[in-house]
Amino acid sequence: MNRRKFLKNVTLSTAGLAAGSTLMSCAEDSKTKKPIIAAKTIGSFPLVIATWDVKNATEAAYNVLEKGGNALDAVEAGCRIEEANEKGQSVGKGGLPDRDGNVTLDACIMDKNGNCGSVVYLQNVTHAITVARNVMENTPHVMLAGKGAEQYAYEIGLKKENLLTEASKKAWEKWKIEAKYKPIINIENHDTIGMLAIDQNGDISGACTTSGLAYKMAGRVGDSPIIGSGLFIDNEIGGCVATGLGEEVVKTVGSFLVVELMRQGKTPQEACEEAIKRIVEKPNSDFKNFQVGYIAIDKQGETGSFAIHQWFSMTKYQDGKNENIQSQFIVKA
Ligand code: SD4
Repeated sequence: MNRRKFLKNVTLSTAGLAAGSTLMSCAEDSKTKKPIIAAKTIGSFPLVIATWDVKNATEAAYNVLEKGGNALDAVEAGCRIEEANEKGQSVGKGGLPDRDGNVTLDACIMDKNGNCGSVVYLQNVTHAITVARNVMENTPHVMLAGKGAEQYAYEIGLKKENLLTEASKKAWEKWKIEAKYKPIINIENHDTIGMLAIDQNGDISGACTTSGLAYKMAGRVGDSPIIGSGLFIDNEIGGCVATGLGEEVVKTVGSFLVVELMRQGKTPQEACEEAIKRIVEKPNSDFKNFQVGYIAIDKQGETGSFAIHQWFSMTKYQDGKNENIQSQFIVKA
């Protein structure tokens, strides 16, 4: 049976199945030409996963899903929690600034129909994800940048705010003493927030929001607002979202790659591992000095996550359980 058709059939018949259910899938043995029957364990939905330890965010998203809300509303609600959390110094308000002291946000969102919206280099507005969603739903465009994105945010009713908190200002002032730019391998269990959800209908959406790399050059944009790099959703197959050094994710179109690998039959876990391998195995890769992590879900509610370095984690809310799970990795801390 053709995999696409198989997935479609499975999709129709599995919405809302309980955890641990078993699917039978068939493929042909290339030598004997006989069908191979393989049992595949599937997860249940609704389900939400996010990068790092962000249980408040996954809880907000799950609350939407549990009430029958859709995956798009869920991921927006979840991301907004972290954008407003001033303690998180890599997302929304309180994010660490660029080297000139300006906090600039990148975000994107993608729905079950393959629609997407994104904002890059957005200043003075906390909820970049809401602006991205509005770009998707209420403009003829996919991406708005800088002043235009900020202007649009005010037009849709968002308020102007100073995103540079005292704590982030202090950190920047300390950094300025030496002013050395070096991507930091994050082990604080909190960073760019990427979120993927499957709602009770079995439909998938995803979102990603960040203030980008601390002390980046003015004007720098990372992977997080780039559809296919920081985030990709294909409602027939699954979704993926990235965190870490955006430049490396962009060079390998990471999230799109993970989803395409799942289309070819890899599990979310295998697909994340393969996409990390592509980065690490590049000639002269400096992977020991930077981090990249992926999380992914497939249409059956199976999840995966993998990173270059230890201490990347994923928060997963499924079957009423909200838990932080350490990811597997290549380089031990
Ligand atoms: C970026 N990927 O701007 C983001 C930053 C990040 O963990 O994820 N940090 O490159």
